[in-house]
Amino acid sequence: MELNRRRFIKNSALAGTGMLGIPVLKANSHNEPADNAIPMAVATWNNTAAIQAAAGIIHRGGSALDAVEAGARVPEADPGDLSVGYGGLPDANGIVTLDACIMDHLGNAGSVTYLQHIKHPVSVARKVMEETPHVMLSGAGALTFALEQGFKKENLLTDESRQAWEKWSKEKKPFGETNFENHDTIGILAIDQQGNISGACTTSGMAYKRHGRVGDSPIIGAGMYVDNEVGGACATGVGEYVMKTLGSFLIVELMRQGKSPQQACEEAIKRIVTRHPRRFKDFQVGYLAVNKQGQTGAYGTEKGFEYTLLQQESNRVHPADYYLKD
Ligand code: SD4
Repeated sequence: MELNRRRFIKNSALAGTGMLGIPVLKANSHNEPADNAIPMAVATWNNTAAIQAAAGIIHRGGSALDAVEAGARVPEADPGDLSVGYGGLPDANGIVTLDACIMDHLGNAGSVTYLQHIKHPVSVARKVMEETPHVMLSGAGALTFALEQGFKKENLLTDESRQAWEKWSKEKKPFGETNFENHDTIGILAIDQQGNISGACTTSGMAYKRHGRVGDSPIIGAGMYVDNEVGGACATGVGEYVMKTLGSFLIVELMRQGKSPQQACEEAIKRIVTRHPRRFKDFQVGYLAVNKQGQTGAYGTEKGFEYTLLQQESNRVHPADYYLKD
């Protein structure tokens, strides 16, 4: 680890003098990076602005925990992101309910589920972690706690999201477990200059979900998990399948057993596929992982999953490999 840190410091100095050649990612199919790849940050989907916010913190020597929170707050505040925070698509009853979690390198974790009216659930999750003896607060209790902590009550349903919901209501589409309209949940993992890892995940959940439904994103070990000895993982897509296999925890444990992040993501997707051989073609689940060396892996059930990776000076979106080919 110290070696990686020294390499980072050396590379930072080179970058400062314009001598560092970028990008540094190797062009193999799994994007296995160079071994001097920390600090780093990686997020599900096209989240370059979020990763930029995280990068600003870790490159200044800040903590991975601050970085993942700052990163997650970017789409939470963005009304154009229909899957997260403010502007997130509502549930079947037209109500925006948010799920989020956060976990640090010491194994501390916080989470909120079914939270309404608060734009930054990831920050409430962090307060749960730091200010209470609990891990998870839900619904009205989570809202009361957020208000006590000084968060502002806001209307999170934008005109755009309300109109989309009205259209959906008129079409009277049945409740579906699958929903391809709504796949931008951010899971974000970062390793700081000290080599410590943290992760966060935040979402408005599946669009038009049944009122009261909670997905995988706030469940520690399902939507996100980090272990400072091993690495971290996060998930996006239809949370029910992630929860039933505790995907992020599974990936971290597979890495602990020696699998690369890519191999671990692939095995976790195969676990879902083999359990649901007739159904997996109808939904997307995407996993993203990083080990403590800063090597990343990503894999989806089907085409379309992508992730944003910052290593050294490069902040880029990469397509993930996937299971369902033809
Ligand atoms: C959920 N996993 O609530 C979330 C949805 C998601 O990108 O990831 N959308 O099931």
